Amino acid sequence: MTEYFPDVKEIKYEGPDSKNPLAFKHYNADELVLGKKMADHLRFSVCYWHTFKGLGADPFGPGTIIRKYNDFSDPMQIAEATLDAAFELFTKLGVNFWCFHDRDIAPEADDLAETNRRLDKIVLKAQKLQDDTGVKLLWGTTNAFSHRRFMAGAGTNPSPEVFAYAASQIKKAIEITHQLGGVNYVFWGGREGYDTLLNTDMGRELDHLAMLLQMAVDHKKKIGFDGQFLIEPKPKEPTKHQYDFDSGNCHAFLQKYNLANDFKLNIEANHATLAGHTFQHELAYCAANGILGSVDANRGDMLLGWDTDQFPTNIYDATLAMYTILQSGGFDKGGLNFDAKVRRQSVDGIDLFYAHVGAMDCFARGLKNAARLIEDKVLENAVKERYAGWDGELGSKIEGKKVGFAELEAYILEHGEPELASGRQEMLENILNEYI
Ligand code: XLS
Ligand code: CA
Ligand code: CA
Repeated sequence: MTEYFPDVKEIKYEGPDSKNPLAFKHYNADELVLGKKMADHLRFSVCYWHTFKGLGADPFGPGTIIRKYNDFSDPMQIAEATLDAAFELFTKLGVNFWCFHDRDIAPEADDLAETNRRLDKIVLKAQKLQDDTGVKLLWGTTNAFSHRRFMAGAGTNPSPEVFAYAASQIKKAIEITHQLGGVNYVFWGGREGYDTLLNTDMGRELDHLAMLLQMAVDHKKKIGFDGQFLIEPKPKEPTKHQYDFDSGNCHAFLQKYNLANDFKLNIEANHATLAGHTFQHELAYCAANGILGSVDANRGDMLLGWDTDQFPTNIYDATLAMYTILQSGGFDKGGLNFDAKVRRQSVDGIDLFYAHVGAMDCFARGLKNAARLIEDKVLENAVKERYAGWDGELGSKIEGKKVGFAELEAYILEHGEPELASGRQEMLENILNEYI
């Protein structure tokens, strides 16, 4: 079989003293952290779209990257060769999961029936490669945003015909995800938003989006797919305003339309920052509301205003993210999917490996730092102490709903001005730095 990345062998753990750029310094799959293997905590996944289909195109020019697996005239041959290259990379890296959009793995044909036949053919091959390598599908999803028919959205399109097309596509994508044993299925509302309110009936579009998701839930039950459904928030891009703006917004939407029991969220770092939040904020919101499903681990560039989807390298952010994830109980079905692409000038196959090795090591360090913070209970104790009043007499009465305005007023009239306590932010920031 053709080897697509011949200059890379299996990536091994060599420890923090290694100078080998193609070795892990921190990610040691079987090492136990808080009693669990690192691989099981982190559940790394490679994304198909950026890693294999992304060739460095940007708004100012076409792709710059040439890959051997694209060197065929027949698009199906390209699809098959790409899949071989993908599983070669997964196994050389030692990641246990992958993610795809339907249109990443098989090219769209002139009609839906033929498109689905193509998908079926590739899915059979993927199934075999999964069986041969043990690599599993973290999630599948639908690309209902690239084709021109979706220029005005999929579920929120003003045309019911386009809505029906999107529904047909999602139906098939859920089915193939089920066939491949996918652990999750993601809904990212590519063009579910608006460019101008002058032509938009927002209320009606939101109702339609909820109907599409309800149909997906019904179909999931019908075919017996027990994977987890995830919504991926993003505030803007490609539309000026995306309906799934952030986790708070998605949560409200799911509750309004009685979908909250059927969906959790897939939080992407770069989308959090585009929404004006930190990555940790979005994770913490989900954790506080029991809706943390999975994570797209990447980063943006704070000096650029768009979704740059870079590989994560910031250990501080990875530590806080892993801290929040561990505190919420860790991943059950979710994982860390590198929804990230190499830069346009990183034209060699080996760059894909440097990128993933660095990202995996970054999160491995984040995990180890977070585990130490948890073991030492430094932040936990500080938070506990800060809220200790709520375990006292007054706090318990309020939390126990035993008092109302009149009793609280009487309390203040009797006790006077509350005593203030320092938030100790600087001290805690210093402590945190000791763990990085
Ligand atoms: C795009 C999204 C997309 C989803 C899957 O910004 O991140 O890649 O993760 O459709
Ligand atoms: Ca994403
Ligand atoms: Ca993104």
